[in-house]
Order: sequence, then C-alpha cells, then structure tokens
Amino acid sequence: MAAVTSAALTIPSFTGLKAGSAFAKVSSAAKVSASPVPRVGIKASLKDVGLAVAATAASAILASNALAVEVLLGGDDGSLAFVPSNISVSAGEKIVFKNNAGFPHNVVFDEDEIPSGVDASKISMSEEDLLNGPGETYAVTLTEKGSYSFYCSPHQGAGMVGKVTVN
Ligand SMILES: [Cu+2]
Repeated sequence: MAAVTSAALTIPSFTGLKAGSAFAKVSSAAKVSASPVPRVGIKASLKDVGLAVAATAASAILASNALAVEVLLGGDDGSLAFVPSNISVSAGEKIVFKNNAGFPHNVVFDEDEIPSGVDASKISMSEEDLLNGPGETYAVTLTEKGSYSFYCSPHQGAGMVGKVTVN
C-alpha cells in the first residue's frame, strides 16, 4: 500500500504545471492508467511487499517452532526410535513429533504410564493413524505435570518407545 500511496503523490507533481481543473482530470485518469513505468514500479513494489510478508510469516513459524520441543521419528542412522527418546518439557510446552526416517510411525501414550486423570486418547494418535510422509508432524501439549510413556505402535516391538517428563 505504501508503494501505491507514493505513486499517487508522484503523479500530481508530474502534472503540476497544468491548470487546476485539468490537474483534477489528469489525476483521476492517472489512477486508472498510470504511465507504464510507474505501473511496473508499483507491481514490483507490491511483489516485494508480498515477499516481505511471506518472509515475516516464515520467521514467525520458525520462532514458534523454536519454542517447541522437537522429537524426530526415526533416527538418521535408520534406527526405529524417537530421537531423543527421553525428554523434559514445561507444562504447556508444545512437543512436535516429526517424521524423519523409517516411517510410517505414530505416537501413542501408554494409558497405564501417564499421570492419573489424563485421558491417553486425548493426547495420542490412534493406533491405526500413521504419519506416512516425510516431515509429517504430530504435535501435543501436555499440561499435567508428571511422567508419560509413549510408543510408536508399528515399532513398539522394535523398541520405539519414549518418555517425557512434564515439569
Ligand atoms: Cu515407528
């Protein structure tokens, strides 16, 4: 919008030598069809603004991820594991599980190894629900303090289990 405003300010000075009434006419016409050069300039500026907005959104996403704890699903070495498998977070801190290798994976909290009163089904993916693609994520926020155990249902037998302590 700043680019459009500056262009509007530029056009009157461009036609400033003309009479008052002509000035008004040219000014309104200029809004519809400005000379090619300023139009290109406006388009380019708007594009730049668009990119700036996109960049801001991207950095905001990065910033929010920085506040979350990330756990990779599958090790870079091909191991069927949560990496790291034992984490500590603050109550209310977001935990993001991210598909890394050896998928499909999922994240299921063990109803017998979570604080009493917490509903395992509300913090877990279902046993049948799987993250199939690279980079897919499952995020959970735990608010009750205590110790929680979780596992990946396809790979529980292979030892893909983890633990989170909420402080
Ligand atoms: Cu798995």
